[in-house]
Amino acid sequence: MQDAITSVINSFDVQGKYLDGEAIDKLKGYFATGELRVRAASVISANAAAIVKEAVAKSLLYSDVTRPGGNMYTTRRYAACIRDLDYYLRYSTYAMLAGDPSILDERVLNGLKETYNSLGVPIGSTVQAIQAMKEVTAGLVGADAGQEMGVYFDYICSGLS
Ligand SMILES: CCC1=C(C)/C(=C/C2=NC(=C\c3[nH]c(/C=C4\NC(=O)[C@H](C)[C@H]4CC)c(C)c3CCC(=O)O)/C(CCC(=O)O)=C2C)NC1=O
Repeated sequence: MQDAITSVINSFDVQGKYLDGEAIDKLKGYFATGELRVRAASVISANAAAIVKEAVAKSLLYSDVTRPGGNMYTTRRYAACIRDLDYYLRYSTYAMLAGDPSILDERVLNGLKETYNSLGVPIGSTVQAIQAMKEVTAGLVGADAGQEMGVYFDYICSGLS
């Protein structure tokens, strides 16, 4: 896993150079948003179950996926879906704190699309649910932190698509 600091430093280390102005600005931007990130992470942790629940209500409930024959039908599969959404929320929060998406590649997206395809988990509905989590989260943490979280929710959606 990388973060905003190690990714900048690594890219200069391989060239054997000191950071340039652009790199310094990138780090300044990251440090300046440190408190915002930590505060957002704390609000998200305290409300994680509610965020997932509201996102499901907005996007999946009473749709084809929850009806007989749908991929979320049966309590086992419903629970698996809720658990997956909680993974996406938790790992997006980690990535937002780190300011870097690499943890999503390593821990979440690696092999996920293949798993979903082999189990018939609909990617389109999953993306809708992640987009609903993005809206619900932004409503809770505010526009700036919401936008930053949105980067990582969107990253998961593009990784699945
Ligand atoms: C931390 C990284 C990580 C991820 C991301 C992960 C995902 C993941 N989701 C799975 C299943 C599943 N995922 C879903 C999800 C859904 N079905 C729908 O219709 C909805 C649209 C959607 C929820 C948004 C369902 C229903 C299953 C069970 C499918 C089945 O067994 O038939 C499985 C197969 C194994 C299992 O059932 O546990 C994996 C590996 N596991 C991990 O360790």
